[in-house]
Amino acid sequence: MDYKNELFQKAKPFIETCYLELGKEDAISERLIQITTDIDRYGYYEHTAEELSHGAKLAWRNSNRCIGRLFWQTLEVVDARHLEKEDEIYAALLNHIQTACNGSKIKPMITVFKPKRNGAQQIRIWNHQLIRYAGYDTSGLIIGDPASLSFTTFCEKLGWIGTRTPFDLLPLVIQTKQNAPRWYNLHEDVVLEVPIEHPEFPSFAGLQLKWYAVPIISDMMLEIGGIEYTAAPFNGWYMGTEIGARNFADPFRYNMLPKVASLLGLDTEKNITLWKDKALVELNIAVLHSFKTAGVTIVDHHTAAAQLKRFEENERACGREVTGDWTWLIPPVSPATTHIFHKSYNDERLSPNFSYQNRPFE
Ligand code: HEM
Ligand code: NRG
Repeated sequence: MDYKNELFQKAKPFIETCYLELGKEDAISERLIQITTDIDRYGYYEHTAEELSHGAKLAWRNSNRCIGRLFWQTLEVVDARHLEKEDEIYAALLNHIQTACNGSKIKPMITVFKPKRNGAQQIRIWNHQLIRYAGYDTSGLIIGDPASLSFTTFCEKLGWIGTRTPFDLLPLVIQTKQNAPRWYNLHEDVVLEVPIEHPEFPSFAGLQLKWYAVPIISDMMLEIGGIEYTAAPFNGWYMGTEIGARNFADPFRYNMLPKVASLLGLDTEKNITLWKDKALVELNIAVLHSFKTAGVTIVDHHTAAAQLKRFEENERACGREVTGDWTWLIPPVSPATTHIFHKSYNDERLSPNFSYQNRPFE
C-alpha cells in the first residue's frame, strides 16, 4: 500500500467519527472526496479548523494514561499552523503560557503548529515542558531537577547560561525545518510559581521549595487522521501527587523525603516507623495547601479519581468503552483508596492520540 493510500485509510475513520460526533454526517462523503483529491495532488491534506479542534479533543479523550479526561470537551484549541519563523513561534508559546495560566484559574489548552508534510518535520519544540527547571551536575553534586540534566547541558551548548539555583527556568528551544535550534529566555515575570508551605508546620517554608503552576507538555506528537503534528504543546492543571509524590519525592528527582522527615522529627533509622509514608503525606498536604492558598488550580488525587469515574460513566452512556493504562492511572499515593485500583482497563491505543517522539539532544 503506498503512502497516499495509507494516509487516506487513516483520514477516513477520523472524518467519519468526527463528523458523526459533530452532527455533520451529511458532509462526510463530500469531504472524503475532497481529501482524496488533495492527497492525490499534494501528498497530504489539511484539517479544517473544526476538524483540528475536535481531533485534538479526541486525542485527549483517548489518552490512556490521563486521569483528567472528564474535561476533554473544554479543551481550548489554538490554530497556529500558519506560523513559520522561530520568533513567531516563540510569541505563540508565550501566549500559550499566559492564556493557559489565565491569572491562576488554569485553562486546558493546546497550541497546534505546522504538521509534518510528506513525512518531513516542519517544527519541533525541544523542551519536554514549556516551563521546567534546569538540572546541573557540579562534580557529582546535583543542583536543580535531575530530570533536566541532558537538556540543560544541551541548552548551555547552545549558549544559554543558567544561574545554578535549584529552580532556574530553562529557555524555550525551537527548531524549524531550515535552521538549527534557537533558544529564547523565559522571563520570570511570565511564569506563575507557587511557594510551598505547610498549613501546620511553619518550618516547611525553610525548605524553600516552589513549583510552577502549569504543566505544558511540549515534546509529544499529536496524530489526527494520519496527520502528524510534531509541535502541539498542551496543558491542563496539576494533580497534587505529580509534584508532591514524584517531582519532590522521587529519589532521582528533588529527593526531599529525608529532609521532610527530619523536619517532622521522625525516626528515619527504622522502616517500621513508616517515616517515608508520613513525610510523603505531609509533603502532599503542603503542595495542595500552597496551590489552594495561592488560588492556583490544582486537584487532589481523590477528587481526580472521582472525576475519572464520571468520565467512565459518561463514555459508557455514549456507547464508548474507556481505554486506560492502569499503571499510570492509579495515583502514587494511597492508590487503593480510589476506584481505579480495584478495576482493570483496556490499554488499546485509539486514534487520534498523543505519542512520544525521539529526543533530538540525547
Ligand atoms: C498524563 C492529569 C489534562 C493528556 C496525565 C497524568 C496526570 C494527568 C496525573 C500522569 C502524569 C504522570 O504520571 O507523569 C491531568 C489533569 C488534567 C489533565 C489533572 C487537567 C485538566 C490533560 C490535557 C491533555 C492531557 C489537557 C491533552 C490535551 C495527557 C497525556 C498524558 C497525561 C497524553 C500521558 C503523558 C505521558 O505519557 O508522559 N494527566 N491531565 N491531559 N495527560 Fe493529562
Ligand atoms: N507529571 C508531570 C506532568 C505530566 C502531565 N500532567 C498533567 N498534564 N497534569 C509533571 O510535571 O509533574 N496536563 O496536561 O495537565
